[in-house]
Amino acid sequence: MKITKLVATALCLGLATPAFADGSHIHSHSGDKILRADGHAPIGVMGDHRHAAGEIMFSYRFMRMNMEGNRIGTTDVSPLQIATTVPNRFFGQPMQPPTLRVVPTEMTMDMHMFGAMYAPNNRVTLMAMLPYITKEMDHLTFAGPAGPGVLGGFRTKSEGFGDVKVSALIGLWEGQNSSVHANLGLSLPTGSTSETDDILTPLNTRPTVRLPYAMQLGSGTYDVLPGITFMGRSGNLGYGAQLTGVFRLGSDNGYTLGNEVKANVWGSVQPAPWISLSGRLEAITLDDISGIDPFIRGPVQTADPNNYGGDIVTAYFGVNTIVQSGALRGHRFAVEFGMPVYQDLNGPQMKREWTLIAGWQKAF
Ligand SMILES: [Cu+2]
Repeated sequence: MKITKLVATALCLGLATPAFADGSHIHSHSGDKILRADGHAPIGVMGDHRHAAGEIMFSYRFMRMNMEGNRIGTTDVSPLQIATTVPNRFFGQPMQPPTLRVVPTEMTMDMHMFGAMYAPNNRVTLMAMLPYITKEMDHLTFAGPAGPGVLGGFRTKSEGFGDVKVSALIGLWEGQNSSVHANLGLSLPTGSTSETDDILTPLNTRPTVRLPYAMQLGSGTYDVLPGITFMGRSGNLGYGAQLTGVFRLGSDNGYTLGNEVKANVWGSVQPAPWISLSGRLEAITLDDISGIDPFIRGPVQTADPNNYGGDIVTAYFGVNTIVQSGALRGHRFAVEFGMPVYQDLNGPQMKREWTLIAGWQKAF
């Protein structure tokens, strides 16, 4: 909560200073200026740039995150280890074995993110984002209450719109070739938290149940999204940093997802105005879930609210491009690929393997 206060203070200070009339560093996408690929951060960074007064921007991003295998803390664990040694928190309830017997082995999450930005003035840019999410999780089911026997595998799937995010990017400081803005956002609980699917139980039945937290599409809560973003440039080198948070308000279905703090730093080199190459490091610290949904239960790690959150550092490599002439002048196309370099997970929990982000942006 300290960070929330800090950002709120920064915001108040920022709002108390006069607006910047010239908007010298605010990216103008129109006119006959040279269009710079490094005018935007790597495509995986949200709310990185503001716009000049009156500009509108539309964007589309496709993101795929792939997870595979499991770990507890920083130690990898096999499905057999999980199914024979990790206690089931629901043991004692009807038909609940003493250890976990269903183990997730692989997960993919696809997100189609539609975005719009509008700058009512040079100081403030408004932004809205709507995600469409598809999640798939593969599992192994071990037979009966104990032992190494595998009964079979199954896949669960959930799909739909996620949480809508609205935010304001508020200029705090402008330098010759650098700027700082505050990100002040709110996530609305538009995504479903009651998705269901069929599972295979250790007793060889196939009931339809409410899917675990990881497979739900929304947080269920209003989430405050504070942040602060720095962007700078020196010749054809670009750099930036962003600190953002997700702070959940209230609870839904008896639980609240963990709060999150995320730090990003990146650098880029632009060999020609139409293309820039970037490297980025992202560090996330995420709390586990507090409370519990009484409809989410089973001998599987994802049904336990304690098996969420952790510390994850991911390294990304990216390419930004912007078309310089012709019918597509001003259209931006970008891609970024990331792999974790460190993950300490409250677990057993599935490990991240890789993330791919591709996007299109166009300002008018
Ligand atoms: Cu924009």
